[in-house]
Amino acid sequence: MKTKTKNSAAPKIETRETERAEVGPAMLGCEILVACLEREGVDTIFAYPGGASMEFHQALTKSKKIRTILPRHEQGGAFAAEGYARASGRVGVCMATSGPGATNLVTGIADAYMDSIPIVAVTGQVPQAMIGKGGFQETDFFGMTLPVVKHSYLVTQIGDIPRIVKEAFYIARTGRPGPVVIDVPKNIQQQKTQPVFPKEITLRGYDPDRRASDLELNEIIGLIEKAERPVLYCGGGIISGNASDELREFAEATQIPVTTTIMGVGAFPENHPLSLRWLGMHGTAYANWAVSGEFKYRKSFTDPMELITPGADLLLAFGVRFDDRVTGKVDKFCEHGTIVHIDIDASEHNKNRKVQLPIESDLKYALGRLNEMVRKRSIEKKFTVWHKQIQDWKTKAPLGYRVKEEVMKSQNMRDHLEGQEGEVILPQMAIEMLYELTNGEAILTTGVGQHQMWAGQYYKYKFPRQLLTSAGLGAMGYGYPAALGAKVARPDKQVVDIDGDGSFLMNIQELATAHIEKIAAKAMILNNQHLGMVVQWEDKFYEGNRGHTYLGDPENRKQIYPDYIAMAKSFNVPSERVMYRKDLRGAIQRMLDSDEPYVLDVIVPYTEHVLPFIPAGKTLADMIWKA
Ligand SMILES: Cc1ncc(C[n+]2csc(CCOP(=O)(O)OP(=O)(O)O)c2C)c(N)n1
Ligand SMILES: [Mg+2]
Repeated sequence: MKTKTKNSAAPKIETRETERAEVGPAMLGCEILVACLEREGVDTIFAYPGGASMEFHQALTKSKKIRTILPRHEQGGAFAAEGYARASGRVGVCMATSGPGATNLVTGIADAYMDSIPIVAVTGQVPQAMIGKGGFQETDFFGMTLPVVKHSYLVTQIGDIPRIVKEAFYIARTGRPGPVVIDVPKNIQQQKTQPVFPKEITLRGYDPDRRASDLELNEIIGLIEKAERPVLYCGGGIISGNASDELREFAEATQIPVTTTIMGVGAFPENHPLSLRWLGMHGTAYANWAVSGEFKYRKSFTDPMELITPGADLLLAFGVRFDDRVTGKVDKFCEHGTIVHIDIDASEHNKNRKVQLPIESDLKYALGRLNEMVRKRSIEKKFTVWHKQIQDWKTKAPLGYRVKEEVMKSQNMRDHLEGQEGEVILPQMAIEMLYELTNGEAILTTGVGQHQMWAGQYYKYKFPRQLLTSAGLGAMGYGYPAALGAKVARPDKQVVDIDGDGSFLMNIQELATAHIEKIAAKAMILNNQHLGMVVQWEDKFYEGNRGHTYLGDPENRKQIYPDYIAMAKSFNVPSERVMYRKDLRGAIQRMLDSDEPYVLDVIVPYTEHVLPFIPAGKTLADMIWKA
């Protein structure tokens, strides 16, 4: 992308350039980059040094505005930058050296791409003269990351740094947000010049300010007036578009029930009577029914589908992307409803699901304007019958769990709870207890697996940016580093990572970052000694045959392995293990009361399954929802 000057009516190019830019004193390339970050308002960077990036670190030591946090693995740094971005709504920044440092960032960049999170990843590169020669720690990072970035740069001239950094932040945060990579060869970091800092930039062919027309929005109002069973299906676009207040006003004014994706959790308060909570593979049965209709359960995927009660006749899909974990078999998703899809990224329109009315727009604008229209001429429809139906569904299939036969027979019972079976802690109970003790006010992050789904189900989210989870990529190891980033961005908030034993182990080294940097992010591990989610699929589809899903020591199953308490101790992080229900409340409270990072290891049986469950690519006739 090239810069373009905006105000073409201005009289003299020379005058315009001086007004629009500021010339700094002679500086090294690395110093210019840091000065540019400062100008973007960056206050924190998660950066791990190496040969090709140590110049940057030298410059960072001189910055009075930027706090440099040393993660203990670049992946941790990238996830922390995401956690920072998601909790704050600002651009998160991470940095790594060339080669292995950069490749370690890739998972985080891919994650930010899938979940539309604004981050800027700065990497050192081998000197320009070495590029293409297979030099030590050379990888083509620009090429390698191309499919998972919103945009990327390989800096080839020192004079480009100010423009590139400004563009990178602008691209990362505007329109549909996403990750931007800036790869900087070492020789450019070492050169010296007088930087020219542009005050503003315009990018040809990039116009993120998309707004729905009144004609389109009026059509939506008309569709609502004609509908009997409308549903709002809202995603992460509401949160990144900062449109939660507008959504709430719109839902209340129109009385349309709201379901969100897991990315959209918190966009609409889940304790609101109009909330259907989140939908999809492990979403509430009532949200799924409201969208696609209730079907009689079929024993075999080849049996015909039998409709019991129809679902939405109008689906207002706002800031969503019809992800397969939401839709299941996509042509059965809201099969008989009219679908309106508002998204700022037109490439999402008709990508996964054909819709009747695709609208390219910023959601804050679209919802704000819809609210104005509804204020002027209120919706006549009250949807009373529809609300009654939804209430019936909510009563019929609330989220729930019970101590089942499999739990009673589990290894956990035999090894740890013999004679005290009533003391078993189910993972869902621990999350409910956390909800109660934090008053529903904490920011939560998660790993990936069963615990992630339960964290979504058994904590009710009230505000946007409250649940930070790796949704699209589903990257284990996300939870704790993301919690660090979130806590740095929101020190006023209790930040708790609800993690799995498998996921937590993948970035456990970040306990060192937490301790040394005094970041009081908490980790509550739901330790089932297994890769629980894979176990669940083994149970359902592979007759329970275990394909390397046990994480404990097979030669000593009675031992909790590995010993997270001993590990936490080695990092000087306070910790506690809890096994009995009677001890749970006190243990969670002690974790919350700590003003240091903390690990709470909650031992739970591995026999629980996440319900509801719609098998991948299947339909609501295949949903198992009764606990
Ligand atoms: C990096 C990565 N590797 C593998 C997977 C596949 N996977 C999805 S869930 C899961 C199990 C996670 O186990 P744990 O963190 O203990 O959570 P649990 O399901 O037991 O709650 C695995 C292996 C993944 N999502 N991410
Ligand atoms: Mg586990």
